[in-house]
Amino acid sequence: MATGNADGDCCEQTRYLFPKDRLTSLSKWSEISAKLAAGNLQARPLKLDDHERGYLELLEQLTVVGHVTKAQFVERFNEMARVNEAREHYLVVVIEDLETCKVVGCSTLFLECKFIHECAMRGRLEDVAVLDTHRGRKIGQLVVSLIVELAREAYKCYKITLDCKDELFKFYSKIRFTRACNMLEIRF
Ligand code: 16G
Repeated sequence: MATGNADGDCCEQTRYLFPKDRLTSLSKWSEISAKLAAGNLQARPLKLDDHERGYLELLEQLTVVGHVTKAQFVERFNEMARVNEAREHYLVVVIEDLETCKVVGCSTLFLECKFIHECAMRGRLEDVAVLDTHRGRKIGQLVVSLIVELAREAYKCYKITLDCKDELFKFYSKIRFTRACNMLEIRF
């Protein structure tokens, strides 16, 4: 089983989407978690009860989420957890405000298995959001740094990519992202 148990979180104990030690064993964990702790914040994998802790409302600050019931949330979480049991692919990291027990920041590392580059892994940085009430506290920078380190150190990705609006380029360039190729899409 790739998921782990919550330890020491301020609310009820639930299952993590991926093992928490993927985060805590990173070389930069102490440095990043200390910066978060100074603001009474904690980074951890997504849990089932984050539905009640404002995870979807947080994603609403990024794009349209629509109405997602608890049952739908549980079904999607379990689907991702099952994939992770075979091989970790969905690493949703959240930042919890320990005072309010609400999720105030998040980002996802999605891992893609390739044949190229000697069967390498490619990381995709997805769904970065910081609650408007908590902006200006470097939460975005810290959660993205964790994702980058997960991709680099824990999963040995040969690169990590993201797509974003032009106005966010400055933010990501501070975390070493450079412009590479264009992102194209077909909307269905
Ligand atoms: C941004 C996000 C992407 C998300 C998309 C949603 C980052 C780095 N990028 O591009 O992950 O899926 O917005 O926008 O967070 P959409 O609803 O227009 O697809």
